[in-house]
Amino acid sequence: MTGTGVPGSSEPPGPVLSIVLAILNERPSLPELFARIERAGLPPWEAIVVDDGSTDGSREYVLDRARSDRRVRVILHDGRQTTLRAQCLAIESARGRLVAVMDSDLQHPPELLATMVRELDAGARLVIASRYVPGGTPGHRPALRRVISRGAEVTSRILLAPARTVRDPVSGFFAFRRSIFVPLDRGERGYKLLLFLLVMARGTEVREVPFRFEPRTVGRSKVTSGLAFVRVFVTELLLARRLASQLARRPARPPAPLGA
Ligand SMILES: Nc1nc2c(ncn2[C@@H]2O[C@H](COP(=O)(O)OP(=O)(O)OP(=O)(O)O)[C@@H](O)[C@H]2O)c(=O)[nH]1
Ligand SMILES: [Mg+2]
Repeated sequence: MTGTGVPGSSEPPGPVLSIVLAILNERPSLPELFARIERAGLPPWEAIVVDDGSTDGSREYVLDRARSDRRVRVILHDGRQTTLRAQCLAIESARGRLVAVMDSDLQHPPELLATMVRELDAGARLVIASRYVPGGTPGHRPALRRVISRGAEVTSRILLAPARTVRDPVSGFFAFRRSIFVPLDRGERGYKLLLFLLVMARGTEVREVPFRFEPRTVGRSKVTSGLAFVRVFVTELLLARRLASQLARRPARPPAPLGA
């Protein structure tokens, strides 16, 4: 596996993998998160952190980390812009040919990134860490969270055809080749970027790998529930549908070479 360093120069190779980390008040998780990424056996990587005004020391921690580790870059934003917007901002500045999106609260095991990279190198355009393929599990969730999660899955399948093709269309942990990414409008908000990636990956190989969704043991949940969640979620599903019809009008993409 090679990076993107300039041949003949002393510049270190550029990253192969860009890891996108949306952060909102996750200070207790961050040292372990970075330590586990470091040990995960990954090709050259960069981490792009988007902090939306954390007040628990997360912001200071990642800025400090970025000062001592050039692989870490931080995008600062004041005020919650939703994970969809935060993650898109990071992806727009990603330099790796592969991109992984994961939560920063240790519910997504960084060790799985190596498997996801292997699947992408073996031909997949999009790899989903899935709670619902054999070997995966959603772990223990309170009844209300189970209902919300189930409702989101079912609604996605009803409203969005590509969501019917996979077992876990609303996972927050996935990786893809950057070449399939289509920038979204700056104003779009939501929680489930994977729905858009499923649309962007249309007609290409999408794989799921099992993972155990760990219970949150530190920090506090940011999950928005109730009507506010439903409104944003349904709106983003409709945006994903609109993207699907826009892309359907574009000429089919020739299959990209494996390195792309
Ligand atoms: N930058 C940014 N990060 C966010 C925002 N909302 C949540 N996050 C982060 O995104 C990841 C997932 O957050 P959520 O999907 O809201 O869920 P959660 O807080 O992990 O909730 P639990 O599953 O109950 O732990 C976590 O790393 C959060 O810190 C946001 O508006 N902006
Ligand atoms: Mg979480």
